[in-house]
Amino acid sequence: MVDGLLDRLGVPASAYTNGNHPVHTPIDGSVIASVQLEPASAVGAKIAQAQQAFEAWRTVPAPRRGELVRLFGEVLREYKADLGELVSVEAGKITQEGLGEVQEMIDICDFAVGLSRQLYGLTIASERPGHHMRESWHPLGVVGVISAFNFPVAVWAWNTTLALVCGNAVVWKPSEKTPLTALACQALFEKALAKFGDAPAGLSQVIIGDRDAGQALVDDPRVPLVSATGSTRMGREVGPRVAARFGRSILELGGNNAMILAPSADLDLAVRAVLFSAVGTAGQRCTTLRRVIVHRSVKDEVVARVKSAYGKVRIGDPREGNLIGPLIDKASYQAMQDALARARDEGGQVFGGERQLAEQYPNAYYVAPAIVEMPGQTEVVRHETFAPILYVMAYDDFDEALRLNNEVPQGLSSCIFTTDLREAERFQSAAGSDCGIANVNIGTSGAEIGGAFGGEKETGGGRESGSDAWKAYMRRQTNTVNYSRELPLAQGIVFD
Ligand code: UN1
Repeated sequence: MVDGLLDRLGVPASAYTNGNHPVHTPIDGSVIASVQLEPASAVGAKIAQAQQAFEAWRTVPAPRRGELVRLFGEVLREYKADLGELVSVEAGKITQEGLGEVQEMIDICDFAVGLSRQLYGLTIASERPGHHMRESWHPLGVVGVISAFNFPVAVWAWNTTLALVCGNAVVWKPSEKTPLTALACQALFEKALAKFGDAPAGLSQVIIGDRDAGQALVDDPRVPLVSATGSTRMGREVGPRVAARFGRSILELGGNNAMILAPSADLDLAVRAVLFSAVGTAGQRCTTLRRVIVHRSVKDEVVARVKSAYGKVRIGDPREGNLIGPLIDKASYQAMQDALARARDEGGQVFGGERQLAEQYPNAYYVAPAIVEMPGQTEVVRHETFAPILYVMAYDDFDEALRLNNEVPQGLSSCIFTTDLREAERFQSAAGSDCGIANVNIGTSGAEIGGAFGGEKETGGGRESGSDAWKAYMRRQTNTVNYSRELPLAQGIVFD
């Protein structure tokens, strides 16, 4: 299923045959390749090489570093269809979303290229005569990237393109569930390196390994920044370990994203947004819509319309024009069924959620998306289940809706559908949504790369991608220069 694809993408057959770790496609559950997991002991050597590459790369002018990323963006444009298809095969995304993910990589390349000429610092007024102050942004070192199966290529690209223009080297530990797309990214990046000519060896490397390998990356003091995307459980381990050695981390963890659906909302738009946000990527985005907080006066209509849309949505092989592909694996299916059982126990009324196509694909896990009407925000609703389950709760007044939006442990994405300007503004105000993303008349998922991406509370607080997220990939230095013939002290201190 993947040999021709991997070959076109430049991955040598030796990298995905005869390994000790089978790679399954969620499309039918079959084994499509086997990769060799590297032991944790192999990680140190890669970091050492990356460290060496960093020491050369940090003095290359940033716009020249941007040229490497520009070339990478060109390579990605050329291989978009193949890489997108590989994402579909390995992560189960429908064709449109596989392509969209590669487009997200291309977009961040463009952003990073521009950024390579805009790593601006401030000039600061000195209180002393004949002095000037400024702030310089310097490369940081080796950046460790840990990514999840659900965005197997874009999240790496957000981190790596910024890290590279900022003058850093990268060591990447992808999910064990998606090693092939990682190998393909590495092969494509090498094409860009070849065109570029003189980049230091080992500038961006991938570790195909398990948890222990990830831990070796997390614990290595030569890695000043670890950017980790995945579950809150993973972040709870990574964050403190990195902090214990005074490293920095960018954590992008679980979400429990809500939509407030107000009585004035354009319901046609809202229902379409619910559909894409809740069932896109089979409910396996960190930005997936998991809760709808709907005004009681429109609740029945909304639920009826969403159910009708859910009933029509085509489920099946993600490469064949369906809208919902498979869940990543059996454990994920089991977690979904467990959550639905709990929801029933907690008073929920479940619609959908059953396994589909089990006869055709006994080893793959396709599901009908579920809508669950809940009597309130019970325990199961406060928990992120990485599957297409949408909890619906009614509200009567706007304060209550806002409270429900915020009363979960996670804080990634949120949105409101309303045509009432006051509600929209309150939702985005200091006393409104407590999430990193708060949209008006747009669903919770599918953010553009130009904004900073990430969220608060158990989402981990990190920001990746656009805006000034690049600053996390650099070290800040305050410079004061005396160009006078005196030595005045700050705070007017006299010390003769
Ligand atoms: C993720 O699920 O980890 O906003 C990232 C979105 C995508 C990124 C999701 N641009 O849905």
